[in-house]
Amino acid sequence: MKSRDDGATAGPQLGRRQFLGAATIGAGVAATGLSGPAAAYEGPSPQVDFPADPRTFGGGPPSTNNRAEIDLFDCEVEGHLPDLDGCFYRVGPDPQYPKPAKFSGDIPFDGEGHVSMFRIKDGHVDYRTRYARTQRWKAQHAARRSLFGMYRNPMTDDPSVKGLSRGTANTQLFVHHQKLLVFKEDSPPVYMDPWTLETRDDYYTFGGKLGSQTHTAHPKIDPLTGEYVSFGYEATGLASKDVHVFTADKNGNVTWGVTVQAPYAAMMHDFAVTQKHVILMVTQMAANLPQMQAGGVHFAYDSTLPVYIGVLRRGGDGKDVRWFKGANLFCTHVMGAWCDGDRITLDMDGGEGNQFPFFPSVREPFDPVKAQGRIRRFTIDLTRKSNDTYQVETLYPEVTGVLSRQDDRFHTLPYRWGFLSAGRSWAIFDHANKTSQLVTVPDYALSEMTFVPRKHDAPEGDGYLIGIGSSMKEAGRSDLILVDVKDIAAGPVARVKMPFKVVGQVHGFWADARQLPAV
Ligand code: V55
Ligand code: FE
Repeated sequence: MKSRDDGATAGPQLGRRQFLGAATIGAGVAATGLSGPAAAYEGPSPQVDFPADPRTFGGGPPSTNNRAEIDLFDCEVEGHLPDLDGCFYRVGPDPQYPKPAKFSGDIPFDGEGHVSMFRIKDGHVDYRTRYARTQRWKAQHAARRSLFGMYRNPMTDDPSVKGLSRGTANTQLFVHHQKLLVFKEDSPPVYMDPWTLETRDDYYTFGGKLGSQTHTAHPKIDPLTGEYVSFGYEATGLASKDVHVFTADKNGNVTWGVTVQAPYAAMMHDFAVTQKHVILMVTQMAANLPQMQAGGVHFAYDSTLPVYIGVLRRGGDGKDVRWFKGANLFCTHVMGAWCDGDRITLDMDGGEGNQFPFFPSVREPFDPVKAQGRIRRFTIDLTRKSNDTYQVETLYPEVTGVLSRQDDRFHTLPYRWGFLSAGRSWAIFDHANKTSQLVTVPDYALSEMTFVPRKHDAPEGDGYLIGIGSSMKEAGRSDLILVDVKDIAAGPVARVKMPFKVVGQVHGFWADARQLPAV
């Protein structure tokens, strides 16, 4: 599948109702250069049928829909904005079109990726948002309707989009080799201009060198070399067990790639890297072909499947991969990982059961208590050749939460500071003293936090937590909140008071201006 240039504005200049007539849908698709037969129009009415219940709008939870792309120059700042020069990027699903009623059971992970950016410099904050112009977004824009069915199930798509990338670019974004790469784990990255948020490549393959049909939402950057370490699961097709692991140098040139086989095809949302190893995790959220054939979503949770942690050497041929079993925990995000020789420590957040209630469970029903995430410290000893088990202990059992993070400059290395989204609060962990602190902002619910170093070369953990707070007294109106990690008692050092509820996010990323292209 090759890249396509942006045909987003290429539709015929007709009135909305005329354009939506059966005869013109095919013409609209053709005008974007999309291949495939023109589908017969099968919508209920030529006007967009906006559902009364917002939860059926592409499977998102109520009131996450935003859709408007925004530029707001000089946002209102309260307090004292620290002397930062960079961009805080965020991305999350924001369904572009309502789905037909037969897909109303789709899940929130399936909305089109809407990217937002807070440009912070010299005490000023400018805000910009753009949808990623994915192949999917462009096809739907031209047709003025939803064309893709259930989450990661190509069997439910409109025939007109066969062969297009299904990627929504809705999960995480990264700046590397001066590109803003936006991810959905079922497809290659989408490359956006980090300043304008224009989509430059809707199917970015590292110069044709990406050895996988998929790419994780959670690549890592080796802080010592600037290398990009990444992987894709279901790398050779729908429900395949192949996992492709690769590295690219700081200029984006692919330097290594191997394909290994997972014990079974399942969600492998995040991964970890040490100075010597790549660490993979197979969860019990298994790819389920019969469920897809029946028109359902891609995964189903099966608690009877074993969790596996896979370890392979960085730079090796992949034949050394070893799969370890142990206590079955459902983990989603990596806080940190490092090695001491061939002894590995891996910190993740995870629960005792499924953490995603919207995926079907093939055994027992969803259990919200078992879903609660805690910090799990896995240890794996590769020196014991006969040993195929990992050990795990729960750190800070009193703190529950999701979306763990660290000071990203310390991934692959022994680290001290960890962060967790804990209910409406942010938790800060000091692994050296084994203490935790909670950041709360009265009347606000805080979404995922990102760590921003005070200066690019500040010591680990010396800086700010940045993230969106939703005002519970003002119907979810948003503030961008900055808290000094070294003085959380002082409360937020600055708040950017947004005049509306900003688009939602799954994850955010901070890029220092020195990582961005010169303007
Ligand atoms: C996650 C999110 C996804 C997805 C798979 O947070 C896993 C985990 C927003 O989409 O497709
Ligand atoms: Fe994630």
